Amino acid sequence: MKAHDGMYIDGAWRPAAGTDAIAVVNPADEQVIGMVPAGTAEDVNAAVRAARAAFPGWAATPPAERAARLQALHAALDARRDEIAATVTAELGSPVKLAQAVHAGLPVTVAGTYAELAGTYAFEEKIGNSTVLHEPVGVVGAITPWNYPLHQVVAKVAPALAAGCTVVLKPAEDTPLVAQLFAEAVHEAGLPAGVFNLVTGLGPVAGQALAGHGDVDLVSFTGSTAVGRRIGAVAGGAVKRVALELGGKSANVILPDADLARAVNVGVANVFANSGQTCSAWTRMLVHTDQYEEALSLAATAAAKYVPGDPEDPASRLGPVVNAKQRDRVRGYIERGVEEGARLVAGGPDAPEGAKTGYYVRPTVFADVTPGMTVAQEEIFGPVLTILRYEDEEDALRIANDTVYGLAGAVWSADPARAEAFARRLDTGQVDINGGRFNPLAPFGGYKQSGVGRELGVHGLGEYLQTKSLQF
Ligand code: TXE
Repeated sequence: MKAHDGMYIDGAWRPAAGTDAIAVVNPADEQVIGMVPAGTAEDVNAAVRAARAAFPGWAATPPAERAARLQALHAALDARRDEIAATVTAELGSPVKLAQAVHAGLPVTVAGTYAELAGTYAFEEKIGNSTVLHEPVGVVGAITPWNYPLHQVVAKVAPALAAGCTVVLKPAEDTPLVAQLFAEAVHEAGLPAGVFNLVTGLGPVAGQALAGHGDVDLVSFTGSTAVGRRIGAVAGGAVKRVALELGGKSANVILPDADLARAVNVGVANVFANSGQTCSAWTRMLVHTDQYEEALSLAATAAAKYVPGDPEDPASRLGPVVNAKQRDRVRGYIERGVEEGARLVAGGPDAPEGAKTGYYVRPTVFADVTPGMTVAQEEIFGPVLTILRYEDEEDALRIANDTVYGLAGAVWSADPARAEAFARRLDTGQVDINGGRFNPLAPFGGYKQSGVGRELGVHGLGEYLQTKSLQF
């Protein structure tokens, strides 16, 4: 895999301040596929300086011109779809089909929406005798995770640039190569030097330096709740803006009149996609007690189609998880589920048959899960589905909302009005009704401990703006 040995700062690839490097590992075969520099506070300082210097010019650039640059960025990403997909397959272990459709396709789509919004958004409006200006917040520090490595980057950088902010990105250490590809696309798109900067490195070193930097005006973070909490505290102490997209434990509520087979099949696919490494995954399936056994058998049949396999093989639907730590963590949760009395109807904590190398986990389905169990409360971030039973709709609602998280969810019913009424009572930022359809303009983000702020569409753009009113 192609890897740059420098940082993209102030419009060019520049040598890192230190000599430490990070090995990027293919999780399917545990081979090193590239080395990237491990950034230090010195690299972060240089990147923030460049972003600060570029800010006044970019903020003052007319929205139509910013839109044109974003249009060029969209085109540059679109032209790299194959390379993006191959890179994500190699560094994340995503099956090739998913890599093409989602890991490459989604960020291209989202970049396109912001190219458009940059040109059409009302950065100025009249309210009575006032003119209200929506101005860019300033220098943005973006810290992203590895699970949807390019999407997470684009979902922060594109709206920030559309708003007129400048950015320093610290991508996840597991998946820095696709972030480097993104920097190449920025360069080709002709964005002014310093508007976008990339510092690769470890979370506690480069990430922490960026999150705590005194000259960063807004930190946008997606990742674990533990790190998000810390970043929120630091940002709050410095009275700086912060957006946090954290974990989830979303419910998939199948009401008794729903098409059970469809709801279960889509639900299983939703949890096993990307090896379960999706913050919005519907990891708790809620089924009426009378349909419980039927749902288990449907889920076990659906799960059997997810045979862990080489992500390069187009027939593979389930790749490995991202790294050894994550594999051990997920297997630990499966063991915990068994200890706490949940019943395995598919999978288990042991290694999949024949998998000698690679960070593979067996696709796992738990029955007899009760709401208080660890596997029903904590984010596992692996291919693990829990199936819970409910007695009636009120019981289903209580179980669905009985979590510290509130990121996403699903409701199924033959009566869309009934499903909608239920969805309105869920304490969560997004709900798919009867499977839903992805909308790249709909806001995405969490209630409760799933986070602060929204991504995508105008709501995502709004995170990077501050308002000023002029009274006449
Ligand atoms: O996350 P981290 P990890 C959840 C999921 C997963 C768990 C652990 O449950 O099992 O988190 O994953 C940077 N200051 N999610 O350990 O460490 C880090 O370099 C500043 C949910 O990989 O939070 C990376 O860029 N930055 C999630 C980013 O934070 C720091 C996606 C995320 O890594 C830092 C990923 C620090 N002190 C994991 N420490 C989602 N919401 O989608 C780390 N980082």
